[in-house]
Amino acid sequence: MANLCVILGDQLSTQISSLDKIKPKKDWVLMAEVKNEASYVKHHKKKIAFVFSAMRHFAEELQESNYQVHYTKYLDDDNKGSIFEQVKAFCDAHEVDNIFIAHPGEHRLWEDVQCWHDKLNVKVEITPDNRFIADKAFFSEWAQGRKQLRMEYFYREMRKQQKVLLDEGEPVGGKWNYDEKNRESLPKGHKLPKPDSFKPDDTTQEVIELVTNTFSDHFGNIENFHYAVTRKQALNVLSSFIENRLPAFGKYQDAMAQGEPWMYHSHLSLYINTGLLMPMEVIKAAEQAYHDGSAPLNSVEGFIRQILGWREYVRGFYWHFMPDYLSKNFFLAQRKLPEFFWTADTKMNCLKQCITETRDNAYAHHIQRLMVLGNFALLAGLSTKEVNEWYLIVYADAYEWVELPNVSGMILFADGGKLASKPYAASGSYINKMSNYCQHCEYSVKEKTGEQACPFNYLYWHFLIRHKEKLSNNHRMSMIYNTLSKMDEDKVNRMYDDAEDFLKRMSKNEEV
Ligand code: FAD
Ligand code: DLZ
Ligand code: SF4
Repeated sequence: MANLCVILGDQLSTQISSLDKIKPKKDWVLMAEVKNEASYVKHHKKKIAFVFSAMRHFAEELQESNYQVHYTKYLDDDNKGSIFEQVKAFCDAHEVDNIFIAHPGEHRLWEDVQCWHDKLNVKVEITPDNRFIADKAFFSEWAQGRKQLRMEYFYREMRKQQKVLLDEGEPVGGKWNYDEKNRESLPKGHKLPKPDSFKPDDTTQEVIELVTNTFSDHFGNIENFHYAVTRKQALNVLSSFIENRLPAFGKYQDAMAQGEPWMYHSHLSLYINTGLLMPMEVIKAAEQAYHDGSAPLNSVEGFIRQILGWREYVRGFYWHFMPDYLSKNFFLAQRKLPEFFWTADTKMNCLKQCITETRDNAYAHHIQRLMVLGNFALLAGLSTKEVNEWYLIVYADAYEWVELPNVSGMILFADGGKLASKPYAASGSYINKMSNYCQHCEYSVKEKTGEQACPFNYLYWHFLIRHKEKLSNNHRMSMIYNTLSKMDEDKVNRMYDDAEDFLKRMSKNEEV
């Protein structure tokens, strides 16, 4: 008789709570590369390669620590195609006392695990998901009785609870948030540090071959795979971020530049989300850089807010509102996702750049996801369901717990304002201010109507007019609706017509 610990592909940490429940040599660990997880949406090729290679390396690491690992590779003859079927086959062949599994990150899998006990007649214990700092209950308690669930206030609670960047209970420097210093665009000719790159070893090569042959119909380029696949490598990415990028992270956090996918971002999300790095060790490394004087407060606070604030907040938010959150669609957005979201074949240079980089790297930085891709999806009224699926597919760091609140809540305002106080809608001038994309575009960002006009400009007003009834009583929108009411009627009509024409052409997949 023995116990079985099931480790999912995004739980690759020796600190994972389920592993504490079993004993090396005596008990078993089960890991499996399965069709259900790799294809429930058609994940980007690089995402599958990253997860499978990281899983294989982690299994080896466990074996080196004397754990008995039952690992099923994707093409193994006894691969049953789902985590449950894999566990069932193991239980049929062995006498299993208890199954331990850390709380799955996604609701669908958590629901599935709820039924394992009945189906297998084996005791199943779901242990806490300690890849997060706050537990689920902390968010629910914080949310209770609040009219609004703004991230900023949750973040302050987390800073206090975890004693991060605190000086006798007060925020270091006197303020909780230094975002007003974090809005610079990248100066012309600025030299950026190179991203960390790891040469694929034999295990990764084998996985790349598998993905190339088996997932050829999935989105994305598999060439030039350079991501870390072990904890040791991920720790290297962390330390080189702290040294080379963190000092300028804040200043250029919102900047975008032609041909520069990596900027001063950390590129750590895929490692934190799979357990290769723990959020608190990343936060502590950044905090230490501030105390050592090697990074300024606006950068360190801004970076820590993303992890201790946003990451923890969206995860709590997800579990608080699931499963109802999946069907939220405040604007009833249902326009089909245009082909160019897959091909990058569009004259709109900002979108072309962001989609091409997404296809090449399974990565785009936050402001590209939010203010270019997300902003366009919002303004064009693209289907909430399809946009969510697209984001879940294309990024190596995407799991529903983080993707859904960011997409439905942050970019599409599909929850009617539970997460954001107003839609993040912007015209082309925002993109022009924060990037040099417009300088390389066939459209003119200065023009508001006509063939040459930037589509973001007329789509912006079209969006506001379309949803006036739903938005005009939002006090944060009153200024913009006031401006609209004073605009020349002819000009407004021309913009509206241009937007209608654009959307019609886009829906027919004509080149736009
Ligand atoms: P950095 O800019 O260096 O930020 C540091 C860390 O903060 C990230 O590694 C991440 O762990 C965390 N973080 C930052 N912003 C957020 C946020 N809004 N929500 C949660 N964590 C955050 N992040 C994902 O991890 N997975 C997703 O599927 C995902 N989908 C997104 C979809 C949209 C529409 C938007 C607007 C944002 C999304 N994000 C997602 C958040 C953010 O864009 C990515 O975490 C970030 O771009 C990852 O790159 P980085 O590691 O270089 O981040
Ligand atoms: C993302 C992913 C992929 C592509 N493949 C697997 C897999 O084959 N086996 C596995 O255990 N996990 C995989 N994962 C991660 C899971 O999808 C993830 O655990 C759930 O989405 C819950 O967050
Ligand atoms: Fe994007 Fe408009 Fe600028 Fe072109 S002009 S890059 S479409 S914002």
